[in-house]
Amino acid sequence: MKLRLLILLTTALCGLCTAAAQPAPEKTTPREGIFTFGPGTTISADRELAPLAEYAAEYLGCGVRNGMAGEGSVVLTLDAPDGEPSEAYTLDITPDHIQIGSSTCGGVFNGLQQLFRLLPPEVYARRGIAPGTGIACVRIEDKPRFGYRGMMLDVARTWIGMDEVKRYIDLFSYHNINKLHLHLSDDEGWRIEILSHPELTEIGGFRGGDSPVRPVYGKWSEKYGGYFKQSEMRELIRYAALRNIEIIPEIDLPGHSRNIASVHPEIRCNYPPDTVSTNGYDYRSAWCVAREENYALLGDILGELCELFPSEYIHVGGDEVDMSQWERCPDCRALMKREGMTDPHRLEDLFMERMAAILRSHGKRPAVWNEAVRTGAFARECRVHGWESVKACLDATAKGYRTVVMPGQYFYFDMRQSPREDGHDWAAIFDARKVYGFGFTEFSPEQMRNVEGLQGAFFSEAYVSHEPEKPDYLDYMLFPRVCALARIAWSGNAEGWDAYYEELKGKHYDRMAAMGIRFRLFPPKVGY
Ligand code: TNX
Repeated sequence: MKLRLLILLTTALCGLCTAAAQPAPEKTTPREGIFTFGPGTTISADRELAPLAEYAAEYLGCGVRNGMAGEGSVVLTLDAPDGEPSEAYTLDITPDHIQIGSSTCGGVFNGLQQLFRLLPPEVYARRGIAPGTGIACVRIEDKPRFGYRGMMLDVARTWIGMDEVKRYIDLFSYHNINKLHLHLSDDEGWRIEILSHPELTEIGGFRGGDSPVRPVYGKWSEKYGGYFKQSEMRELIRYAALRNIEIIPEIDLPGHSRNIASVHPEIRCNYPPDTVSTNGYDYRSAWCVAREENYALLGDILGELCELFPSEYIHVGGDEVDMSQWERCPDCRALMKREGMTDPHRLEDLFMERMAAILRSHGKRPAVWNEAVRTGAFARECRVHGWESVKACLDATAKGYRTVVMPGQYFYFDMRQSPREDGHDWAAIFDARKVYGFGFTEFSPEQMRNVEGLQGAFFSEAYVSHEPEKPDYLDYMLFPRVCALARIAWSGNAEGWDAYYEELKGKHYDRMAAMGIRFRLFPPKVGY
């Protein structure tokens, strides 16, 4: 009995610190009393929320009562929207009930995550909540700062399959990340099955060994790789959607195409191969803009992606294209002349406009890297991912493009975290503190209106070399930088680093341990 009281008191106390580390709720009103989990605790939900009730049951260890919401002690409801349906939610904890309501399934999911944060970290171990665990009563009203809170994984360079991607979907969703941008093609690999062109994955999904795809990075004497079948991708899309994450696919065009050019060499410009790779990239591997047949192949590829992915946006790349290969190509030069162009960048506009037209014909919009809007001529309907610098994001928002802010200097988690650690350093060397500190200081109110949100990225060409020896590397590079990103994308950073850091190491380290993350401990001395 005494033990039970002690458990009650400590857990109740733990529930009191509601501003707990990750996405912090906007408004918290404490109430009298304690809700106690017991053997009779059940979950009930509106019919549309039945899959979420099953999800919650696995974490809380409670039974699900099929039928009307209100019959259980944890109640999930879909409320009539007050205006536009949104991800906002309310979480009401009284001595008898826990009620989570939102106008969308995603909002209810966000409310569940906030409930998890009020519980002991063991909730993430999915073994159920110990009977007798109590949480302090409270009413929370909450909504996100940004509608786009993304992470990008590069599965093209370093292949990670279904189980690992699902694991990251879980880990990101605990942090209220709601977009997963999958970099599905690059020089080193093609990772999504295209039914009308099976060679793209059968050959392009592998490198090393007897594969015609020669690795740029990695010492692969043996065949290495893999890809998502469309049926598997459908399963991933469903898995992510339940967790309020939309998958946005990327096929990187027209550059970064060494892989597909190994399978279909005819897509390149027709001139002798006289340029060599610089910087580890084979820049000569872009699609030829002037070769009309290329657009038929691209139509097949993008058409299948539009069918497969429910997302409104399909990312078609647009970064790091070597214009000099187009300048050397007689057909591209003739095309420029015909179009009255002097600047080869306009050829990229022309190419990307063709991509936009294909997507439009399927009712979709293009997402692109910031270079694609350099001239400002590209379709306003696109979404720009500003990666090169803060300035690139400022430019895109000033030109009126809807922009996802992800400058490498703050949000590329393939960058090393201190000078002696592993990783790239081309953008910066930084840890979670810098991520947390990102402010939109240089953005005008008008530019802010064009900011859709924030995104972190992990590019994996440097990881591929030592992936087998370092199974923890990806976790280590991502966490806690993802936590800091998620925090500022959901709630902002008004409380300041010191307060946030206290929360992080005070409770969130325990949560991450229970989640099974091999995260990087923040150095005791901050800054270097
Ligand atoms: C730049 S981000 C790239 C990637 C690299 C990354 C390494 C982008 C659009 N292009 O191809 O993998 O840097 O940090």
